[in-house]
Amino acid sequence: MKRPKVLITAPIHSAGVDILSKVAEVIYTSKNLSSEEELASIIGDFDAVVSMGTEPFTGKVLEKAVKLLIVARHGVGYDNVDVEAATRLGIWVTITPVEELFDAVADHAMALLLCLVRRVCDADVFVRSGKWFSNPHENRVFIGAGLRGKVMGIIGLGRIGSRIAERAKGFGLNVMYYDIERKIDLEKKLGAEFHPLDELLKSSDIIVVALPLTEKTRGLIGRREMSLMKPSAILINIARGPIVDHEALVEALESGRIAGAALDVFFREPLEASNKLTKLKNTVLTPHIAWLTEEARKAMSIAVAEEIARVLRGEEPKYPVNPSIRGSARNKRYVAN
Ligand code: 8YV
Repeated sequence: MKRPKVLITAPIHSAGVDILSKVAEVIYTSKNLSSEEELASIIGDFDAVVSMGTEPFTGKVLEKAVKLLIVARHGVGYDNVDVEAATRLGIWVTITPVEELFDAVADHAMALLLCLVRRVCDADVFVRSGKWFSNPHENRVFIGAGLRGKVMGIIGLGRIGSRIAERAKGFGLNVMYYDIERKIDLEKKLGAEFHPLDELLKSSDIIVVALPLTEKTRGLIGRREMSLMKPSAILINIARGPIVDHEALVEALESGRIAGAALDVFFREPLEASNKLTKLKNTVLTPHIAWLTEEARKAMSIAVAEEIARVLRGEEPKYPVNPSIRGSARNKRYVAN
């Protein structure tokens, strides 16, 4: 039997590649697959794809994916995939909801927070550049802000948001949250109070965006929402850039409407060096690495590879986002059990 072909769009941990190599021909491409045209031009050859999240799996691309059985996201956000089109075509869309990923992102949210409020990045440059050596007392400019007793407002108390809440409690922060639905069990467990979004924005010292990107959450934090925030508030985004209106954020940071932002995700990625955000002193910026720990990389690569292996064996995946295709999924069985 012909070996199925699996496309990997960026390097993943070898543990996942080992699993995939046993069941398929694994093809890694360094082509720029953030272009719809390029992706559409090659996708017809593949039976499965490991998607890193930047490839536009639009209806147009999926229509060309005549052999494709599964778009397996290496991650939990699937806003780059037209799930409706995939469902219509009988293509599974899966994610990798592993603990290691949620922990990694929650850790990174705290890293961004501490970096911003304790000015870690600026202070690091100060030491490396020799400025401390030549001006021994100037280290006093790095006055930070304490966390105990401040309010963290988490927008989205899901698997990542709730882990951020756990960590925040350890720092003595008071946690409130907003979500489309109240999570009474978590409220009790985490000591997090539910508030409508506007209330949360008005009362929080630290606002954390931890929601998936959907048509409902795109632009959720815009000019109006920023006008409600305290001038001393800081915004942390470890979810998806387009949830926050980029222009409004730049304006709010430039004008001092809010005090700062720490961002791992952007309206467009990669972010160009000329972007205004990079010129501002009150920002900390990281290149979409919140998920990137050794532990998460390994666990995600195994989870994504196992999903593909299951589907190539003619089985159902474990973490589908379109379980409704059960029964009508394309199901060419390539691999013996
Ligand atoms: C991804 C992410 O893993 O989980 C997500 O949705 O954004 C990251 O954690 C990233 O897309 C790389 O695969």
